[in-house]
Amino acid sequence: NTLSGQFRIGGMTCAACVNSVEGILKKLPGVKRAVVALATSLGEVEYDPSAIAKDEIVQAIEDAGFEAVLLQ
Ligand code: 9UX
Repeated sequence: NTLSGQFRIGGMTCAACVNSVEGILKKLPGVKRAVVALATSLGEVEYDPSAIAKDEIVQAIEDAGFEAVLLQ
C-alpha cells in the first residue's frame, strides 16, 4: 500500500538544503519516493502507511532543523 503526502517545508535556502531534506526523507522507514522543490518549498512523499505516519515525516523534517507543515 502506498499513500502520498504533501508538505510545505520552510528554512530551505539552497540546493544543498533540498538534497539534505530529500536524503532525510528517503532514509525514513517506509518512504518509497521523496521529491523536494526549492522554488515552491513543497515536498511530496510516497510512503507505506503501515511503516510510517505523516506526522512522523513532519517530525523528521523538523528534527533536521527545517519547518514542515502537512498540506494533505
Ligand atoms: Mo542550504 Mo547551506 O540552506 O549551509 S544554505 S545547506
